[in-house]
Amino acid sequence: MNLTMRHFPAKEALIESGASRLSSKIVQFKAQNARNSKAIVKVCNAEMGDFTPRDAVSRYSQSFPKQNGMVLVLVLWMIIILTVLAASFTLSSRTENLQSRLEFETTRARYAAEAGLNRAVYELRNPDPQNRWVADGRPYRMDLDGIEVEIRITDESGKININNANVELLKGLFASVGMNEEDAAALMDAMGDWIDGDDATRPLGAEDDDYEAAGYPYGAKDAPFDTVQELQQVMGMTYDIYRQIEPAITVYSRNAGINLATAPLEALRAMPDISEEDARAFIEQRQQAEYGEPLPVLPNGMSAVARGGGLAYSVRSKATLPNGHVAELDATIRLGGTLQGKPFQVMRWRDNEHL
Ligand SMILES: [Ca+2]
Repeated sequence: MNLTMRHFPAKEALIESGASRLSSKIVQFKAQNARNSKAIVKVCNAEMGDFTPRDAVSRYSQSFPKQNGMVLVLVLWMIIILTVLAASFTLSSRTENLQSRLEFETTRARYAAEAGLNRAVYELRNPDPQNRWVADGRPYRMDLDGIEVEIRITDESGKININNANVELLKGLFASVGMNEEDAAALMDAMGDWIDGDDATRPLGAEDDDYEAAGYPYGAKDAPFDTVQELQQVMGMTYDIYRQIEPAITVYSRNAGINLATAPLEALRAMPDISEEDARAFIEQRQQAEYGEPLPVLPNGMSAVARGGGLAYSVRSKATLPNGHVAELDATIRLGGTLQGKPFQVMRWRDNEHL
């Protein structure tokens, strides 16, 4: 019985032995668990260095200190500055574009007007008198690649020659622009002194001494006018008067009177007993008269004999682009070939004088 009991331990002993082994396993498991935890930490440290969540918070605070919206203000200022720069570049580019466009349009209009002058010369030399353009100031029009060109030609023989015009015509000319008789008489005497070769002053005129006394840096020319602009240098002539009579005067006519077949309004109304209405009505009838038909008669009984025959002409050519851009030239020319092979000679040239 005892032997059997030795070979087969008691129940309590078995329980004690099992508990002991279990306790030992638990201790081993805890130890293993602790080693595993340390190993994981070592692996993490190896991959991330010593960086910990606390470090992350610390580094964020260092990188982005308390800025109170400064970044936003800086960004806004930069946006404003860049916007202003971009706007100024755009404006500058737009202005340059407009300038080049304007220059291009001006050049186009200018050369179209010049084409009008060449057309006028061609038409004045037309051998067919029925189709030849009439140099009495009537408008002729042509279309040049969409540009409308209006051409008016005036034979200089229809204008008042300031070198040899008769006194009545000059008086009427100055009166037609509102000049009183006394001023007109003084101006006519001064014109006479300007042209004549002597130094004897006319009653109301002006010779060298008078110009000097009045402070002019020059004296009387003592020679005929070479250009109509020269008239502005004569004592007593004002720019306002000159501008008004300028369409009526010339230095290229050989007559003391005017050719009624081509005379402009400003010259016709200078004639004695001819009002502005008379002159306008006469011009209208003159333009309606066909080639070969008799020309109209003025209220004073005077009438034109024949058209044409002139050598010097004033041509006014005005070009209008489809966009409304306008260029005009006003040239006085003499027909006849030049040494350079041109069919006419330019004696006076003005651009955009009347615009
Ligand atoms: Ca003189």
